[in-house]
Amino acid sequence: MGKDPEHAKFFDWRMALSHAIRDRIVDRWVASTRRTYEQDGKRVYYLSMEFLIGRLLEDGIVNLGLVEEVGETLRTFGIDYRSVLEDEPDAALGNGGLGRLAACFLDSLSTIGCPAMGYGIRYENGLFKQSFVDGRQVESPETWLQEPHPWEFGRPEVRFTLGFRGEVTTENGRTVWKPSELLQAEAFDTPIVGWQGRWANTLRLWAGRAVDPFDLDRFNAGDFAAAAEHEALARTISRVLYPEDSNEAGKELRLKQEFFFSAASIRDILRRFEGQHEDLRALPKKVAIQLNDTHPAIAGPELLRILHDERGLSFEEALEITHGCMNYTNHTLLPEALERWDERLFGRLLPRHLQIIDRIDDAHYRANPTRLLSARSDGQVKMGELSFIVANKVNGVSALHTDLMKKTVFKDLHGLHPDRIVNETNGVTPRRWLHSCNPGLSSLITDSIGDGWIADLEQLERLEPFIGKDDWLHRFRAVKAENKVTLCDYIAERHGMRLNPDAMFDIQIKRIHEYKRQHLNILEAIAHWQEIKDTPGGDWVPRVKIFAGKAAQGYHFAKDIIHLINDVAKVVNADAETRDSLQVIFLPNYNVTLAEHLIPAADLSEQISTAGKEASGTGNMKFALNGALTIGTLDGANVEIRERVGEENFFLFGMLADEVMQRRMIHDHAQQAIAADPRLARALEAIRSGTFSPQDPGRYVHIADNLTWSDYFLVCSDFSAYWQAQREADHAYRDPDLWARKAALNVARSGWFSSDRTIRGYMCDIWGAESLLAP
Ligand code: 26V
Repeated sequence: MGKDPEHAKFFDWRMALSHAIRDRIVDRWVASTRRTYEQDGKRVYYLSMEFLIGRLLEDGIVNLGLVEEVGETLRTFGIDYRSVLEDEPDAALGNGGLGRLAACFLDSLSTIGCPAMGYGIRYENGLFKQSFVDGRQVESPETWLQEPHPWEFGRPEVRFTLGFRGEVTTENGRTVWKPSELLQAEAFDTPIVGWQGRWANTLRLWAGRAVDPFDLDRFNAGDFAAAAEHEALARTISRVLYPEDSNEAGKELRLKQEFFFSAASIRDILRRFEGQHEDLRALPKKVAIQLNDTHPAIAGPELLRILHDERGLSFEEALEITHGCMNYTNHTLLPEALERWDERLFGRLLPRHLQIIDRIDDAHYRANPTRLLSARSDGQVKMGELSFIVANKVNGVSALHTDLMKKTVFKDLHGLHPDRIVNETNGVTPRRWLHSCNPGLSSLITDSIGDGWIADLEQLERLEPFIGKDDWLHRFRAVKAENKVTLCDYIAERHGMRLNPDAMFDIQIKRIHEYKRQHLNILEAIAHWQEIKDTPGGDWVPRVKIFAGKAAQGYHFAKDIIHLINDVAKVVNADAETRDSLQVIFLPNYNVTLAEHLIPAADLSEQISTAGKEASGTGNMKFALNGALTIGTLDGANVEIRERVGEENFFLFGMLADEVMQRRMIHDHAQQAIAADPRLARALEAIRSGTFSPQDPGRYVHIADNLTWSDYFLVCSDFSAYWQAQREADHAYRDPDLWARKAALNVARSGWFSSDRTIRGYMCDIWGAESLLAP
């Protein structure tokens, strides 16, 4: 860093250490790339608008097996290893589950040795920072790239010129698109090293650049701002990550971002292929492209356009090749989250692609004349339908979700293509989500069964015989207790609140959304608080309720839920009568790093979405793997978690997906539920009457009204069952050995939820790709 050690700050130590680690990663990276070219096997390309990576330094150190050495080296300089790690900002290039899944997949692809590349956007501003002012969410820009980012390698030589708008003409019998607005995509590469450094793949992120960055004539004429205008405009394309929005995103810039990174990636893939192969018809043998949701769906028409318009293949041949390469993962059934573009906007920006989509629809209809199911209809381009029609395989992310896809959004298309939809239940990387974030539990496991579990998580099964042994169970309990104390210190230091480490740590961390029902959780907390106050000196199981999560900027109801939780926390935490039995805290700025601090300390994992709405969930898996019991509905992967950990080790409640649909038919479902449960009625009344907002008593009337008169997500209808399940959890927690056994069984039986297993499923069922590592 060009500094004497005595003048070095944590930042300098971190950079020095990062460069030392990165040097060692680069060797593996170059070797893996060389192997990939030599073997010339099938390559996997994972196209995703989001990669929620978090920090990378610890990942590198852990994967290279250098934890001890690094710790010792820093100690000789009098520097604390953890503090250096804590200096690194999160790479928050994603909103939530979808982006984090992509990051876990990159880790697993490298651990397995599958030749793969992630493609995305190098956002200068990742997901906004969240803070609270008087309990309200306030957003500010995230500026992770303001300091040097040691993990990326700029590739200024890898640039593609892309265009928008313009005209479609015919020249010598071929269709030619002449875009009128040009810009360039420049590559930035990050090596992703797998477990033990045996393999490293690349994450390639695109940044927007101007074709002619600087206008000297205008500068010399004195118009300095205008001279750099092109560059500024081109850079806006990779400036911000769109926060998932509650209202329809008819935003031109978003569509431009989607085309920008999809088209650059397709060009890069073709350039690589054509450098090694002659015959484009071999593309599906060498290339598998995975569309992470519909955001990169335009990659299909773009590949088709290049093959047909630019390389001169027939439309049918180009379509067949494209179909052979593309696959699509669906991550949500929420109708408001399914991407649709106004065809006028679409046609203005991408006139040739609109024509190609029509031809795809024609070809699909000709091949399947029984039904007209098209990507373009009602004045809209439907990205879900487009992705389905173009893709070779379409997958859901949990057994229940895949089943619902077949019965609901893709019912008709599934009828035409019954073999297309497959299930690949999500998973999480055990390196980050157990080994690194929970060193105490990791050591206990390794002491017990060796360290083979880190890359073969189902070996955790071998813990089961230990769970019957008292001394082992005591060690297991001690690890959780220590993790809780560590979290208490962390929270005390940063947020000035002392939590009771002996209480049950009950945690709900995820994006704030009505379907995820944080309001169900806080309503139950209110009812519980009221009950504690009714019975002074009662024998309660102490609870700490922890919330964290961001609400989309425009999603006012979700922001009001945050405000409500903060207001409830204020009243409850100040109440001397209940303080020892109940504490509530909403931690600001939830991100990957905060999750790594929270999950190892959890006793109870809140997975309480309205059944049928959460496609999978992955936080649910992280909690179970770290020895928390789940309180949850039969939704997403909760179903499979419960099946595996055992129903007696899972607090199930609530309606099933089909009961939810039935219940909604009852017009006064909420009022009936309120009338039947006095606790619910009283908790709602407290919200309505301003108990938690005495200076502004009307503040939450609309929440109470919404729950009483509409309650689309059936908070009221599930309340009683939720309350009951919470009391069962209390009851179990009174017996520490019983609880610890249940928690340990959750750990031992969660091995299947490794993203290594998920990736092996994709390789086998979808991609036909093979590992280049010796087993
Ligand atoms: C949700 C919403 C909700 C409001 C309207 C706008 C909007 C836009 C996007 C989304 C969610 C995007 C997709 C997503 O992140 N899905 C999550 O994917 C995870 C990985 O498969 C899965 O575990 C979560 O259940 C699923 O919500």
